[in-house]
Amino acid sequence: MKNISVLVVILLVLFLMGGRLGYSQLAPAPQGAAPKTYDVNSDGKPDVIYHGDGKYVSKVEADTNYDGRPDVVVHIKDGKFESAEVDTDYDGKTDKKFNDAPSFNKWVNENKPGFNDKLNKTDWRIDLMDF
Ligand SMILES: [Ca+2]
Ligand SMILES: [Ca+2]
Repeated sequence: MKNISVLVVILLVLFLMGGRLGYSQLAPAPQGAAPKTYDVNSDGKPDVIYHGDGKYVSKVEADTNYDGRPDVVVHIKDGKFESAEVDTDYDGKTDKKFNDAPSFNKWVNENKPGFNDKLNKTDWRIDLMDF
């Protein structure tokens, strides 16, 4: 019984190490990997663009009033929310700036609920190659 538990632990450790090694050997997305786009309102035009920094998503632009111009820009560094700028009246100028994810997430949830799943993420370490 004891031998079996030891064996299980060894296998588990090997499994975890293998997973880590395998993951770290994954080549990062090439610099300038094509941005990923989403068409939130299904009109055939992209409304959310995820830009990569060669590894993870680094910037997200969203056109939340569907006029073809981005009005929300999220800056992400090393997979973490850094800041967000919002043009709330769609005149091309930033009217609101968020420096922490919770207040930005709250704003999106209250004002742009249709964009929740694209803009409100707690972990931005999204490899562009995983899309
Ligand atoms: Ca669209
Ligand atoms: Ca817009």
